Formats: sequence, structure tokens, C-alpha cells
Amino acid sequence: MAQNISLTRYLVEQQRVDGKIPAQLRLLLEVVARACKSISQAVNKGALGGVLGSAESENVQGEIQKKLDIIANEVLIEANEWGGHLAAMASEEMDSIYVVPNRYPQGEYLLLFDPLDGSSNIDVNVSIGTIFSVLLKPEGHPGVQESDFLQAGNKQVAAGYCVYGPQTTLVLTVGDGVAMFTLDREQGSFILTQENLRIPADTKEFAINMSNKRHWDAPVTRYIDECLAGTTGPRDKDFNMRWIASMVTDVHRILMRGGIFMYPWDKREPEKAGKLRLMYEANPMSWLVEQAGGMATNGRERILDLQPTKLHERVAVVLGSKNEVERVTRYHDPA
Ligand code: AHM
Ligand code: MG
Repeated sequence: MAQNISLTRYLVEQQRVDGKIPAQLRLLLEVVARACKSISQAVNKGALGGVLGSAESENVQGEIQKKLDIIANEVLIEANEWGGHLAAMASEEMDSIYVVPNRYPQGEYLLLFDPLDGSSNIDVNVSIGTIFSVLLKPEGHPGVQESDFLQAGNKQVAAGYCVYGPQTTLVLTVGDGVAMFTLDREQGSFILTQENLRIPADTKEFAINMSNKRHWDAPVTRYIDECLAGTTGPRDKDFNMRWIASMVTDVHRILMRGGIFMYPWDKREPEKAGKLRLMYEANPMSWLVEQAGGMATNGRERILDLQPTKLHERVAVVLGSKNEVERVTRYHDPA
């Protein structure tokens, strides 16, 4: 790999070589990356920047918002609204869509994001992140409405996330594999540090919130019990467990070294399909995982083929190393 390839150069070269990235999309991705740099700075300042703690407000899903949830949301909106590349945005932290104001030109893309994923980790200095997904606004009518966003994940034109951890790392796909960039704080730019990320098909590491075990459905309990039995059980190998409670960080680990991540449906709120959001979390992460050779289902179906019926829809998530995700999916629906 050539040395010191910035995100800008990477995107320009992708645009030039095979035309995969139209100019507006390139601008969009650069603007999102710039916003992530600002969020990273706010995260780094922590208590010194007065950004920790609760904002004492609730989002549309009834979750208490942290100050950083709101700051990250505002940073993403302010960075993206004026460039002419977007028609509208939707966020986990906003009740309804945000249409680009009339004073700015309207573009053809729709941007969706979870501005600060892993909110419960903000105040305890554990890695958190931003997740984003890009769609094209459907043609055929002027303006933009909420139904324009209700597209299956297989329609995404770009997806990625930025982890604010020991390093700030941006991971991106435009449907041609997965590339990773690390923020060089001295240069102030994201530098390409790995291309063509691959998730091994097999793994010995699972990620699930074990404290919910008594609420799970039988197939999930069966899978985890078999992992826990280790060399004395049917899997004939010992498993390791990790649960960071920031999906972005758990998925990043899986992209780096394999593993399986699950946030399944459970009996606590049976009317909800799952905890995680389809449009802001599951779809972008599922596409990244598939682009790296992994697999993502809701236990039964491929996540990317699910037709959303509402913006803040929730979904059960099983993703990561292909052979393990296949196994969990098989346990849900034995042939
Ligand atoms: P958030 O977007 O409000 O932070 O919620 C999503 C997070 C995921 O990042 C993580 O996998 C999960 O919620 C953790 O949930 P729990 O605290 O139930 O383990
Ligand atoms: Mg989240």
C-alpha cells in the first residue's frame, strides 16, 4: 500500500479509476468524515469540554439523551446541510426527518445516522462511535418525505462508522470492499491504514449481553449454551466472550479479527423486534460486514433485504463470521 494516502486522495482515486464514487457522494463522505473529526475532538475533551452527563431530554424512542448525543447530532447536521449534496437527513436522535432548508441547494442523497452509538459508555470513557448510511432519494416527485427513506439496506450507496477509541478510526464501504482510515491528529486528516478488510468465516468469540439470558428465545439460548460448554460440548472448542455495549466497537473488533455479535429479540418487550435500529445501526453495519465476507441476519432473514415500514424501526441482529451466523440462523429455522 502506498504511504500516507489521505481519505481525500482515496476517494478522488476511486472516483477517477472506476467512477464508483460520483462527485456529490465524494463530497458527502468527506463532510461526514470532517464532522466525525469534530465529534472526536469533543469526545476527547470529555469533562474539560463540559460535554459529559445527561441532557435531561428524551429521544423519540423514550431513551434519555446524553449531552454528547445532542452535540454529535448537531455537528452532523450543521456540517451536512449547506453543501448541496443532500436532500434530507434522519437520525436516531430526531423524531422526524430533517429536510435541507430552502436557503441551501438540494442534492440527491439521503443521509441517516446514529450520531453517538454506545451512549451508556460516554461518561465512563469507553469507546463509542458514529454510524452512518447513505441512500439515493427516489426520483419521480419533487421535495422529500419520510417514505423516501424507507428503502431496504441493499439500496445503500455508502455506509460506515467512526470509532472514538484509543485511536479515531473511520471504516467505510461504497460497495467495493471495506477500507479503514486512522485519524492523524498532527496532520488533521484520516489516513488509509487498511484496505479490503476480511472477516474469517470461523471464530471462537461471541458478543451478547448475557444478563438478558433468561429473556431469550430457545435458538439463541441453545447457541450460547453450546459455546459455553466449550470443549466438553458439541462445538468441541472453547469460546471467549466480549461485550462492550457499543455496537460500533463490538463490530469493529469483528471486522479486525472475526467473531459473532448478537442483539436478539427477547421477552422483555415482545412487541419490539429487537433493541437496535434497522436504518441507523443494523443496515450500515450489515453491509460493512457482508462487504468483508461476513453475514448478517435477524435470526431468520438477511437484514439487508428487510423492507422498513417506519424510520425508527427496530430489528434483531446476528452478524459477523459467516459460519457462526449461518448456525444461529439455522437454529431459528431448522429445515
Ligand atoms: P445507543 O445507540 O442508544 O447507544 O444504543 C445502542 C447500543 C449498542 O451500541 C449496544 O450494542 C447496545 O445498545 C448495548 O445495549 P445494552 O446496554 O442493553 O447491553
Ligand atoms: Mg446506537
